[in-house]
Amino acid sequence: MTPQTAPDPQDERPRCRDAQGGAALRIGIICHPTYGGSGVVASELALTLAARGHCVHLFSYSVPPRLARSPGPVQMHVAQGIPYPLFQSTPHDLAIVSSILNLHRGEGLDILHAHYTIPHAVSAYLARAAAFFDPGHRAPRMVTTLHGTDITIVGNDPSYAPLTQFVLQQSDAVTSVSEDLARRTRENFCLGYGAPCAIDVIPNFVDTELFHPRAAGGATHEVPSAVHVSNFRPVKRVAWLLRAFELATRGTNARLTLVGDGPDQNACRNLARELGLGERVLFLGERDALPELLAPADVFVLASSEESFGLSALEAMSCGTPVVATNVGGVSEVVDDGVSGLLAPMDDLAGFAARLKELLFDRKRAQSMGATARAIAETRFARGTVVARYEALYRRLLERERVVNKA
Ligand code: GMT
Repeated sequence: MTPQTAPDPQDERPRCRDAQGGAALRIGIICHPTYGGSGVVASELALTLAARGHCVHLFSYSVPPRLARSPGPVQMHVAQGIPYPLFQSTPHDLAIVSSILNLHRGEGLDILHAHYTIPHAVSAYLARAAAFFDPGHRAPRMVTTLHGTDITIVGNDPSYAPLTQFVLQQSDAVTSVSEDLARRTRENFCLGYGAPCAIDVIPNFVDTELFHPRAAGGATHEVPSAVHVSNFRPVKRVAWLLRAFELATRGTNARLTLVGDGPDQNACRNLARELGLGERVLFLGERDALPELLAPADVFVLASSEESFGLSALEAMSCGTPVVATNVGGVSEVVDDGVSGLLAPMDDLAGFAARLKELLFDRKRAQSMGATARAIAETRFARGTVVARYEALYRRLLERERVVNKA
């Protein structure tokens, strides 16, 4: 079967109208709905694009938390598929492909944007391939955004590496959230394969209105306090963080608040008890009230072994909270060492503890770094500027296609 060439879609554009004065785009975004940075970025991107007048559809197997708490006009498509005795787990990524095709057949999509390569770039690839056979609409352009472990851990595993490489090659555009992740992608998936490997680095962004510092005179903790947010996966090294915190704060009343949940949480609770941290460590579990938890803390801590960007660190910075983190992956592209926080080598427990102690017990210094961190969040990672870069990329892809079709 050969793909049919679809006519230029003069079909009516749905209600959306681009607030910036250009033609509104019909954009489909696919993401994980779990607590985690890639789902947050995808949801915030969808909401911002919709606020700029585009028709935005989000596809996932449940509603991502960041979308759920917003009234923004993004159309959510929950595709779960059906369980069946032959399936060990329900292939919801295939149900997502069907859901995209249903929408494309009805309204058409200009752009299909996959966040996190496995399985979403594969779903996008399948949907675009099927859309080539749709006589009613031109197939959407496919954009893949790399977030981190989709390249460094999952994508690198032999069970997914060939497929990851294939869908990267097949994407109309690939973006990465940091220079470091782009470099590692080139090293792992492009060099030696003779494959074209253009990767646009578009950093993550933060809603600086939502993530804002506490008001002047607003509540702060009486005792020195650190906060950490993650999904407690091994890569986040929360146990290592507990040991560093114990070293930095032995004999003091400093506190550590841990927000989030995941596979390592139980072991961390046991370790906190073993280390005698008692009530100085608080396990809060998953929370939506992140700005309220981040802003009053003296320091945000992150001890990951891999971190392509560190969105939670940026959210803390936006709340005026400086960061102490391990210097891995793209963290130094977010946190300027000695300016908006302090960075330590990944395996230097004593060095990490020393830096944490430095900021935790010097509130004036922490506040000054926090103010700089806020200014950086407002400029380098401003939502409007970053989202405009995605928008420009979409338009470039569509324009390129128009020129090719004319030639
Ligand atoms: O790649 C992951 O482990 C999951 C992903 C997520 O959904 O939380 O995290 C990655 O993407 C975030 C958003 O771009 C980045 O801020 C995180 O640094 C990155 N995580 C890792 O690289 C470990």
